[in-house]
Amino acid sequence: MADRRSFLGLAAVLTACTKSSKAPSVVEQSMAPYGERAAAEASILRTATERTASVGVGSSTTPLQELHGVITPSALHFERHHAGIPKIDPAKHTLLVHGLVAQPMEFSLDDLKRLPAVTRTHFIECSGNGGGELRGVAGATVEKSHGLLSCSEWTGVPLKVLLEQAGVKPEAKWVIAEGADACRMARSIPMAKCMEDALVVYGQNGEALRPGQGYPLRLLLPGFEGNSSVKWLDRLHVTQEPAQSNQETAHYTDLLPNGKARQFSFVMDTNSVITRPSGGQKITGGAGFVEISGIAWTGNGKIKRVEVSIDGGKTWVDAALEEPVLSRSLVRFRAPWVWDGKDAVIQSRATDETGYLQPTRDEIVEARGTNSQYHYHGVKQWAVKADGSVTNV
Ligand SMILES: Nc1nc2c(c(=O)[nH]1)N[C@H]1C(S)=C(S)[C@@H](COP(=O)(O)O)O[C@H]1N2
Ligand SMILES: [Mo]
Repeated sequence: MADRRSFLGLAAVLTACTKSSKAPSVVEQSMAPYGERAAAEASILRTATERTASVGVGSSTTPLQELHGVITPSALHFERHHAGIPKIDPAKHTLLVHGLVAQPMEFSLDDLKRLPAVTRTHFIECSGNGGGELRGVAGATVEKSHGLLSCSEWTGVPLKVLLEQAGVKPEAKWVIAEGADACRMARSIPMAKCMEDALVVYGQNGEALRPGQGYPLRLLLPGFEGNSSVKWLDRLHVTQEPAQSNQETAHYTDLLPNGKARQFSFVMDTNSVITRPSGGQKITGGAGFVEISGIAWTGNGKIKRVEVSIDGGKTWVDAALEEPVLSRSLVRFRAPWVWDGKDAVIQSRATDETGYLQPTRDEIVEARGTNSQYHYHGVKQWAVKADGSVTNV
């Protein structure tokens, strides 16, 4: 009886719908076997940066200002390639684990998929992200200032499981991870990270990795600089020392004002940016309620607090953090704002669970100078004008 009533109710609604003046002019939609987004959203795209002097070398940025929540759609994940995207047959691809192990092992994709898997949400950020801000060129949009940053739900096997299966020897201190791209990019990873939370992943946002993200297999080092998450992973060489040769490029270095260099500065610093309202956007409809929303992240673990200022950093209020706050993941923050319709300068600053507060650009320049273009994470500000336009300052 109840079923019949609700069925009749639904039928009435459907009839009303088709009669309503809001009924769509085209009811029939083609059912694409692999979905497409709404035509009106098709202009939201990655932007290729102009570092393409040699073929295959370059990057593209994520349009963070257009995204909701914390997950980057796979098609919009930023890309950074040193030697293009290799074409790999997953049926032939294997991962070799050798060196200081009791038993060298070679895993096929099928072998890896038999092992206990985990699914985790983590950001990847290139250590060059924000380099322009440090050099004093304020990015006009969030994509320009922070777009070498994306966040996905990754699925794969903890690296620890593979190393334990191969039987890592006690003297082993490093793992040199190498990819199957033309430059065979390699990075040296400390054993502690390999055993803590490193993943060998084949899944991204519910489906296989995208070719640009390392299909069919990549290393994923949560919170470490992006270059250490080696794509198209096919070799893990367990060693006592980090790699020295050019081929097995060990790490990036950050040159300090005193001429010394910071090496193995793996962990991405605590950072945040307002994505709405942000540079290039316009507040329409005049003064009144506007939610300030953005993203925060840290390689140190969890974000504990995000504060927002609407007066150029003179006073701060706490933003709400969207739950769940995950470790080494983007976190969405939101703060209500009743805009008085006058010029304003809006900013955000994050604090992580270790108590570290995101510094201003001046504080970073003071501490690290401007020689290194890596690991910039200063407070970013946007100017809101009385006409609702939002620009960089
Ligand atoms: N094999 C290989 N792995 C690689 C790279 C590469 O060129 N080759 N680029 C690295 C750099 S510098 C970054 S920032 C990240 C970018 O990952 P994404 O392209 O999936 O965003 O991959 C890293 N892993
Ligand atoms: Mo990078």
